[in-house]
Amino acid sequence: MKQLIIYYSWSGNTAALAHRLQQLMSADVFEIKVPAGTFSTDMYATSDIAKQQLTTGQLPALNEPLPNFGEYDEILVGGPVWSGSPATPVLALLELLKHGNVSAQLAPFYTHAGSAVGYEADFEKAAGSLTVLPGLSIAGSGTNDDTEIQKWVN
Ligand code: FMN
Repeated sequence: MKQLIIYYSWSGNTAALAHRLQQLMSADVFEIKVPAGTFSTDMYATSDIAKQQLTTGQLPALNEPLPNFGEYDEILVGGPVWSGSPATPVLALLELLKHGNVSAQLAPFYTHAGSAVGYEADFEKAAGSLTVLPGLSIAGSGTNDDTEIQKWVN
């Protein structure tokens, strides 16, 4: 089974989780980036920009080139929780996957600061008819205990 770990990380927590996942499986890894200036370096300003993107339906552009998603059987999609939901670059990625030549199952992994209850429902909704597997939710940059992560990978 060919697997891709693809993630967006604004402040590094999801990136750290993606790299821990990579150590536990043999998967390609890709970091999603958005054009410079898309967000702010300030969390609150970034939150406002993201809300504006959602209101207008103008999700952020993702830097190219992106992987050839059609090659994969499973795509692990990582990102931070923003206002209880997937960060807008993750939503932009799901739009591409949904309309691309993708047959892979999706598995969300995400990091948050304490509240992430609606994340997976919103992720599934954004994924349309693609199959979404149960996700992995980690607070902050995680702990040194990898039990939960290992259980999810297996
Ligand atoms: N954490 C939560 O638990 N709930 C939230 O609703 C939430 N909204 C956020 C909105 C923005 C714009 C940002 C920047 C952070 C928010 N956070 C929230 C915190 C992040 O989800 C958390 O710090 C996450 O681990 C950051 O991942 P990253 O370092 O990969 O960007």
